[in-house]
Amino acid sequence: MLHKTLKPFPKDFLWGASTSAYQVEGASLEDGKGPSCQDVKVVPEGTSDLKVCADQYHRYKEDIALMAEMGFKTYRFSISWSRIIPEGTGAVNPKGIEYYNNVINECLKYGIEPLVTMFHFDMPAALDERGSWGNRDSIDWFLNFAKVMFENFGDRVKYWLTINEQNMLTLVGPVIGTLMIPEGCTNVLKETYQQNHHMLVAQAKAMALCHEMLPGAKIGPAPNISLVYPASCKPEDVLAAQNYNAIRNWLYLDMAVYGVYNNLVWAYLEENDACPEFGEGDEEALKSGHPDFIGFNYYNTATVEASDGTEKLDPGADQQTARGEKGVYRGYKNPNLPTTEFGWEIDPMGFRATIREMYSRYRLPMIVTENGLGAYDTLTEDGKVHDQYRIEYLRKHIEQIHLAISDGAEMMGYCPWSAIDLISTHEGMVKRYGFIYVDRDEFDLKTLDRYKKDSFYWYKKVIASNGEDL
Ligand code: BGP
Repeated sequence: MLHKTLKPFPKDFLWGASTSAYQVEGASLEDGKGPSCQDVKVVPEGTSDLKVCADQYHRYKEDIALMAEMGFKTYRFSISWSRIIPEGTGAVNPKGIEYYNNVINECLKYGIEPLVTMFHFDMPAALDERGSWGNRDSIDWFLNFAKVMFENFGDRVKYWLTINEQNMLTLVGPVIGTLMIPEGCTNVLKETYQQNHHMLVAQAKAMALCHEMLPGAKIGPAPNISLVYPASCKPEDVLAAQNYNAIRNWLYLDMAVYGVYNNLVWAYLEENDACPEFGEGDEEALKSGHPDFIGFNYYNTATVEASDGTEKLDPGADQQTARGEKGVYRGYKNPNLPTTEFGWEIDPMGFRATIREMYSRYRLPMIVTENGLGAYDTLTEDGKVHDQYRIEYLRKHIEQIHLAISDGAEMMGYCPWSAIDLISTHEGMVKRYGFIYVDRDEFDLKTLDRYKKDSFYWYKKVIASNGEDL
């Protein structure tokens, strides 16, 4: 539909931006924090480690003041499990609680609503040693962590997100520094989906616990959702797109919302002898968690064609690459879309298509928890960053949210990636996303001073006009 008159963004629309603890905080072993799986992983050659990142641990006041200057209504950040519970289970680290209390209070001081991700790719290393999500006890470990967070921060945090991009953990875990597949495992697919199952149960129980402990709070999942296009109108390609849509997207949302396995995914797992084992009570637990909203990350769409049976897993695949699976689908490069400097396709209209599809399937309010452009930015001698390319990217995506709202979708907010420059999942510090530039290089920590990019001033204007002035 072409809307001649656009419906306005809701009055209380949550404009903001996102970060995650292991990518932004630094202080990776300070004040009693235990190492996470990210701190002990071998970093890709040529990229920096995670000891300092953007140093937000020491500079959160300055960072939140800058977010307030942009007019943020919300700040999406994650809580590091091993900062709160260094061994993953057992003793709580008071300094960790204090840090997040400070961050939350600082946000509230400016009227910024904290939007807290409970798990963002950073399993405590001590729990990795105990089998990570492959250990069924991980459900209880996570639930205990959730309880500690609800008890300590639930009086002030009204919006919670469970697990960031569980679908990417399952599909490309090694690229983002996790999941752990035990050595000698003979059925990797089954092991992967068993771990996925534990996360799904943990998520459902955490949502139920949140509602029990914090009746006024709202909680939802945060998968990475990309509508999958068929490469052509050949029926075979359409079926392949349905397959990959189910494996990549709907499995996670069908589970979060309805508590059931998507039938196409279940059939695929059966074919491959990879169905997860259900523990006692899992079926009921999965049905007991009801999200209040759907949080989702969107970077672009995916395109696939029918499998010709020769697909090999692409070792270079990352969050936004359709890898291909024999007999299921084959990744296809969409010739209609430009790509970023880092090879990710750019598809603003696909954002609207993704939102439409999600809303017609689930009928829940939605908040965008990530979207953005990773680029090489340059700090000029007079302290400016002219990131017009980022403004263009964000403008086109916000326009599509506006159209999706006019299509009737309920949108609660928009939190692009990222509030401030931070370390990329696998491409170090050179791939920047922030509105705020951080003065450091891959290995040279420089001053770590903050600079406002051109996109900073632009986004401030967007927020002040509630999305009217783009
Ligand atoms: C998402 C993750 C983020 C993030 C972003 C950009 O998948 O949730 O943690 O980093 O992608 O990805 P990258 O850093 O690989 O460019």
